[in-house]
Amino acid sequence: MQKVKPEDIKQEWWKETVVYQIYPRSYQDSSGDGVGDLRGIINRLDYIADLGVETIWLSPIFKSPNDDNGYDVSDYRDIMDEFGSMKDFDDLLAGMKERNLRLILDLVPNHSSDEHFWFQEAKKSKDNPYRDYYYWKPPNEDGTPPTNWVSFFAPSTWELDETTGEYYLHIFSVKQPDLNWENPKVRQEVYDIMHFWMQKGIDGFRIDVLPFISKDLSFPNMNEETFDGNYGRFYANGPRLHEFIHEMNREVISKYDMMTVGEGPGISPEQALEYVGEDRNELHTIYHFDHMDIDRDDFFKLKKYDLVEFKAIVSNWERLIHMGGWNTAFLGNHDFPRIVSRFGNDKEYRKESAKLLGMFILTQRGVPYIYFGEEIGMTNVSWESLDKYRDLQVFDGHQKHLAAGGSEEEFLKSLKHTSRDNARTPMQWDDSENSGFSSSKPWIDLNPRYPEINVAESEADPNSILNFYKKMLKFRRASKTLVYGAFEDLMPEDPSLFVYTRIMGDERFLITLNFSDDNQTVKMPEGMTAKECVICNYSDCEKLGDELNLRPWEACLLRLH
Ligand code: TEU
Repeated sequence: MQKVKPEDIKQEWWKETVVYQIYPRSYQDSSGDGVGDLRGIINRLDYIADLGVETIWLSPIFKSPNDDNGYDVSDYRDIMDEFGSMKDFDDLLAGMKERNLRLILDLVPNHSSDEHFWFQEAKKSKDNPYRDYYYWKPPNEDGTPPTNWVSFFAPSTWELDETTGEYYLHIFSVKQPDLNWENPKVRQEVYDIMHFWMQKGIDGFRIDVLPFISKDLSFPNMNEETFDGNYGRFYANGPRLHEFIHEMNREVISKYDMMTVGEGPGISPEQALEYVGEDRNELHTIYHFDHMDIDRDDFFKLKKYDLVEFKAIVSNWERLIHMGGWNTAFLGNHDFPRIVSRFGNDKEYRKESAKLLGMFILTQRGVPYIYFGEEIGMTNVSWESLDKYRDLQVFDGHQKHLAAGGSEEEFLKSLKHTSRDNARTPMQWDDSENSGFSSSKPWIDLNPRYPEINVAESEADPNSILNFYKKMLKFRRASKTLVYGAFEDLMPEDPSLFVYTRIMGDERFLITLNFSDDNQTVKMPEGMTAKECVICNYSDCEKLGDELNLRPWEACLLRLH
């Protein structure tokens, strides 16, 4: 494949930005009800600006009964009661603009809440004007649901509506009915919602499960012959997908200087290009799940994670850039466990490995995403009982696991490494009661390690993870080479080291990451000598010879001659 020259890449603010994702429920409570809110975020804007990120992605803040913590929207133009009011939102946006922070909101266009006015109307009768906003099907002749599809958060994707005797489609929970994008009125509603928020002055959207908005309207059953493990073939990537996104671009995206990032479960680099290729007129960026699936067979079933495979995924996605698209770089978000517990060592090398992962994210070619708490090395929780968990996926997964003959003990054990709730515990601001998150008991338990792992402690320690992130962010945001420079993995087969270059013009960086608890040696590649250690996660770095000896989880960003 012809490789694109860094100098030839079109420079754009949205390629250079760094995103900080906030799960508003868990960031900062200002009202004292134990749930994070917008005023809480306002109170922490100085912290965020000081961290050195540029863009904030807020997980959904819209009115919602919170079956799936806001990913079930009942009014797309209003703020969730627990999070505050529109006045709070306006103040938040103003406070962000004062600090040169950008805002992207989470758009959930594939499904609404069943409590949305549209659905409340739609289920009244078969001829209600909103009926076609959703997918309805009569039962099969034998009374079974229209297809045998399994939902993410329920046994079936179909729920019977007693009033009209038909089933509605819900790929996620029964309270998240899928919107029918075949209906032009639905599409127009979504575009109007996007205009509403853009006109308030936000900078774009993260778009939830975008590949799901177009379905195969023949609704094929999954059976041994047709089911290859890829749910997406049934639920997602339908024939009109790109027509719809193209229309969204024409109607909304092309009209603003904005940034979009699609969530793309199951996509390949070739498919990603169809969304983000420069000549496609669809989205700016999309994020994939390849490295998120690397250590599991299914959501609650872990397998060993392999660095060689991880590196191959990173290099494979580099191709998207050469094909004319742009990448994203993230290791965690609200749907996955904490990154230091997953890809690092959250025990004896927590600090070192959290910094290493930060260096990885911030030296990738693609928009870096930092999920709140990563900057202080927050870890997974280790709860012993089911009643600690809040995520509906845990309860559905539990039922499915038991129904398949699995044991309770096995499931509880797996949750410690897999549950999304690991990443949803409150931000750890200090070591006071409730960690400075709230004046009352939080909606979900705090991570018991908060007295040791918190912002106040990190601010006081010059060698903290937080101060390392600040250093890295400052450097990243000033470096065109780290944004646009060519990426090359120099040791793809090494099981413990990730060593790569980022090069643009005369500026050359070597990044050496030791993903292991042991010392490792890197022989300086031919023609490369280090001139300067720019940033290292150990305080006494001197990596200037022919051989680099890396201590456990040591991470260095070296400038080459
Ligand atoms: O996630 C979509 C998605 O594919 C998830 O179901 C994911 O596979 C799962 O969380 C396991 O990682 C988006 C949101 O990010 C998620 O929080 C929502 O629950 C979901 O859509 C439904 O809106």
